[in-house]
Amino acid sequence: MIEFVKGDIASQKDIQAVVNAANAQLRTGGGVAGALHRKAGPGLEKECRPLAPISPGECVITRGHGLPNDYVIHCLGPIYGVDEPSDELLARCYKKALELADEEGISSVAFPAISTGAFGYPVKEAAEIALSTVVDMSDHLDMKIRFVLHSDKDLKVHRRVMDSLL
Ligand code: AR6
Repeated sequence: MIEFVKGDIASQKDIQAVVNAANAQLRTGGGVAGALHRKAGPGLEKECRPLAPISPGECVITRGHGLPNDYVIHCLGPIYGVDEPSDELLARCYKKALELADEEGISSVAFPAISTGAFGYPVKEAAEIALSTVVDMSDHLDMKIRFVLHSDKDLKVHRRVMDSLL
């Protein structure tokens, strides 16, 4: 099951694990990382410290601390035009995040549009990679998967890309 909503990744109360569009040091930052760390509180950065640094395409899992979610899966997306091959690295984020969630027996995961903010990945290209990766894997997973988009425009792009894959 894959669904799309417009909203804030830090306010997904009915979801067991939220995905962070992290930085390599797993520190707070702007965008998604800022929103999640602010709500989680300092315990999240403390738990992250020994797990850092991570490389593009890599993910690690922590507890949710002050977030309404049991877990945070921190993924480092590629910086567009810098970390290559960016399409493979972005696909790897989604694949690894779902593999980690599956290993932990997690039943619901919410993703932001990784790399499409500060890291500059064009939204439509990123959505095509994200959704084709998730659709391929979802056949083998018993998991609810939600994409949380920050604008009406990004929501529309994701829904359109999803329709083109079905
Ligand atoms: N909820 C859902 N989506 C959001 C939110 C939110 N609260 N805030 C922003 N977005 P970004 P990246 C959207 O920059 O490109 C950080 O500073 C945003 O509109 O969070 O992977 C880290 O520290 C965009 O579409 O992640 C890293 O250094 C998407 O989420 C770096 O930025 C991703 O934007 C990571 O850059």
